[in-house]
Amino acid sequence: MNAYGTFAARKTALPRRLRQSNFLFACIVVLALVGVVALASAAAAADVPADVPADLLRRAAHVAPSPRQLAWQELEFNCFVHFGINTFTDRDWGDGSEDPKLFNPAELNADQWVAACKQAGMKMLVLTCKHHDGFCVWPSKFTEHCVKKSSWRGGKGDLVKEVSDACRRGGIKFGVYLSLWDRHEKTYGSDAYDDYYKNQLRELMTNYGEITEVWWDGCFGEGPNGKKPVFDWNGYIKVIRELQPGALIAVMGPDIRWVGNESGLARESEWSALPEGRIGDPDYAAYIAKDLGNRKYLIGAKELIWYPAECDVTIRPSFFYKASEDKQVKSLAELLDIYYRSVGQNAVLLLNVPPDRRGLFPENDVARLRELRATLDETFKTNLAAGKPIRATGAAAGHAAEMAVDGNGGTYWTPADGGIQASLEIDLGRSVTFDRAMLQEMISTGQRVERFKLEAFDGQSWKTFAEATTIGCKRLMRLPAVTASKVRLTILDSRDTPTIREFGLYKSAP
Ligand code: FUL
Repeated sequence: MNAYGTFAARKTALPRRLRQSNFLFACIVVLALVGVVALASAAAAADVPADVPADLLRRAAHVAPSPRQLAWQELEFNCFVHFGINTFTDRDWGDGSEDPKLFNPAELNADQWVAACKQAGMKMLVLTCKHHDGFCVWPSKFTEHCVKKSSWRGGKGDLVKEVSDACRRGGIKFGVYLSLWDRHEKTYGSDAYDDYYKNQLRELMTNYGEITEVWWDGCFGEGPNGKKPVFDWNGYIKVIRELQPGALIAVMGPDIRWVGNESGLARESEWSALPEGRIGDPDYAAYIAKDLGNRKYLIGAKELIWYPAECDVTIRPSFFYKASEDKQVKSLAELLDIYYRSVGQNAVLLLNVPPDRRGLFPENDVARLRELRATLDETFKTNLAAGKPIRATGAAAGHAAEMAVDGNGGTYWTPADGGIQASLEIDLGRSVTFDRAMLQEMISTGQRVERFKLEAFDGQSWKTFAEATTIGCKRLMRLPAVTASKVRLTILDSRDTPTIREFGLYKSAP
């Protein structure tokens, strides 16, 4: 990788998520695969250890996130906002021929969006500044297919400004989605489009304060000339790195990996340290593969990179608002399942909430987000293991066992060097019932744990009540109720000495 964090292999255009010249074919493939992927990821089996050279395993264990990746991972739960001309045409993909006048969210209030995000515990809002229809929700100097020609705010409005300002006022981060595919722009599909796209990127990277994430969708069709689009990825990355060095570039970019489905589900074994180059070309199949980082997948890897997963999913069937879907907001149970299988499986959740034609988050959706937050807060309010007497099979100097239950994300327990199959034993003091477990690795040192188990002592004997593979930034486990006076965590396989940041036991909200 060079100074910009671009991929050497991408000097030529390498659309990473979907490389189809024919967009109809792309749609069919996407629909078919989204279903298959959901099944495949659910069925992903535990790693079968393979012979991996020790030095490669050790290298994999020490790949660490960049500071911006680390900060992003801590956000955990963010809001995607699809809003644009499609909101006024009832479509999910516009073709660029829409009349800009249709865009008129008369009651638009970005503070209402931000308040709903905050109430839900979301830490960033990523706005569709331009979707595939090419309509820009800011007054771009480079096109007339934008809010300048709309009826909204007499053609003087700037939605990117209103939303980014509201995010800053509310203390949450702001990100932008700028579709590569542009079905309105005449230059799309030719080299001139690179300049057009860079100009728009410059507008977004310059005029709206700090940008935390740039979301590069991997969905694009051929240009009007019938040719496959060839994008100057590295040129685009350069613009972003120069103007917003703290921004992370997602999906088709090098900082954040698309998890491989739009159901909001991470893999059972979700690794953040991956072989460079293996994912990216020919891309789509690689993204959806059930195994992206287990031992056998590492074999033959040259460079290893930190490429953490993000799960995007929408709260309704469509990404853009449709009144006909007002009764199809995902249930609390569905959202909880998504949360546990994304945030709880080493990924960041990007949940789409589409504002309606008024320009407001619909009441049903806001109410559901409130329920979700209340349930999570109630479940995770008391860590039954916090501050309890704890002992370990060993601890390195300065990394005592107590640090795993001290509620301090800046400390961690680690056994003495080389201690892979290490255990922590927590004395709960009395018989306690719990049905959720939470584990975190100190990912600033890398992701290492490959398999662990949890055992309970019922006064007579130890019984295993859970076993799983990776931990990463966070592993949340839903369990049948367990009653125990002592609990033991044993790391069974790890790529190097494990570093355990926090461990928790909880009783779910009734
Ligand atoms: C897809 C797009 O085609 C959808 O419309 C949506 O923006 C989703 C997040 O990505 O590929």
